[in-house]
Amino acid sequence: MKRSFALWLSLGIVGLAVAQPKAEDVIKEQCAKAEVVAELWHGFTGGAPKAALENLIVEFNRGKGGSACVRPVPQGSYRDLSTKLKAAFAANKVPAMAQAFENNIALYLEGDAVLPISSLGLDLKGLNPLFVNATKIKGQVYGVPFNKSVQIMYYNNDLLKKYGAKVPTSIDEFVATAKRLSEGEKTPVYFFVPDASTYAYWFFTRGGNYLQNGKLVLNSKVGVETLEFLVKGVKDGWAKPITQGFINANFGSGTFGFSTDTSAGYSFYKSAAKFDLGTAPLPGKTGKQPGYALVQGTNLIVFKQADAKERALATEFLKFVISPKAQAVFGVATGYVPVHLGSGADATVTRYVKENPWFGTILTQSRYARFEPAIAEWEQIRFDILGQAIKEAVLGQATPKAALDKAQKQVDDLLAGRTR
Ligand code: FGO
Repeated sequence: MKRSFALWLSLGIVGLAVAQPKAEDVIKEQCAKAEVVAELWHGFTGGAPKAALENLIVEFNRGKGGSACVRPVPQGSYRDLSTKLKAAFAANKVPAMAQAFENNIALYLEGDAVLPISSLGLDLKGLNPLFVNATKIKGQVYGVPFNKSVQIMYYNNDLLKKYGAKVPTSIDEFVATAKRLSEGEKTPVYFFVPDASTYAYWFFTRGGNYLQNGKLVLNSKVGVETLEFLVKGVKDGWAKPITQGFINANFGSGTFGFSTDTSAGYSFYKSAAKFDLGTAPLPGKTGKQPGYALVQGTNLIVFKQADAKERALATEFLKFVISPKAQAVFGVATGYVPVHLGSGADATVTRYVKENPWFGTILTQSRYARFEPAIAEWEQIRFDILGQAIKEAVLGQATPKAALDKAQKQVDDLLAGRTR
């Protein structure tokens, strides 16, 4: 067992490009004659996360000796995945398992499609309670946290050195440093995607809360101030909105200094960076405590439509992927936070962290993290309403107040059933 774990580790970190097509082929072979096949629909589009998932599956399937297998089925992006699942419910062609955000679980439960984890007899003891609780609806746990990320601060250490700048720990320090470097470089150095994810970090760290007395509020005072802050960053020349693709795919479009982005982006950042890539906890309201990261990434859920054999196989698989060892291996290969509290003491992590401080950043940041609301409509809201408002304001098409007031009206209409 020990040796094979070391093998995935090397596959996951060193040989991604070579390992990827191979793992897919191995799985095809493993599933070729299997009596029981449990499909797992996922939203990983490539790189380390997809490769690390496939490596885990290869290892699990190997233990089944060809009689049963888990088959990963990529469905595009996370949003494509939920769209395809909705179509699958309608067509009655549902997989055994899928990745799901907390709000996706709430939505699928409206159709009574998801099995409570307790019905599988799976023991979640030892898992991070912050993650497990987030999948609870009316007291029942419906998801097994699998690939959970937190935002961290990425920075260009070469640029900081050039200006003799320290790594900022508070928002004030961050703004002062970003301004100074941007003035020196004559181009904005804080790269950000004007979307609900980036906004969440700034909003939560300023004390914002989307739910007020049970009501979803997008145009709160803190909300408007947060958006004004980002808009001012652009106007003042230190913040650069990235409107196409991931930040790591936009390094060449200017001088990258900082970003506040998902920890699961680490491997993508690392391979794209032509500079000394640094990581640190998010700047806090003061320098005494990191800011609050948005928790992203998904849980694994099991659908009611899975038959008894698929359910049993899915249960075994879930048990396998949440073990301290599997989570340690998956975490260091990808930048996801190990969901098992025991992973931190696992040799894979303790040895790795000594030489790779970026992973320590993620473990530290994971103690300062918040979730978005887990309501069924949230996916639509975060992309089509809130995300849209953020983009409009950042691109100067509306004032932050007007954009968020409009978003509030849209949310009120949606939640009251006046629009869909
Ligand atoms: C992504 C999305 C949601 C919801 C948040 C929701 C739906 C956000 C954000 C919108 O697993 P995470 O942390 O990171 C992803 C991981 C695997 O693909 O790697 C990241 N990645 C991939 C390629 C790359 O070049 N760079 C890179 O960083 C990728 O982001 O999830 C973060 C990004 C977004 O997808 O644009 O979670 N998100 N809440 N999506 N559908 N629903 O409720």
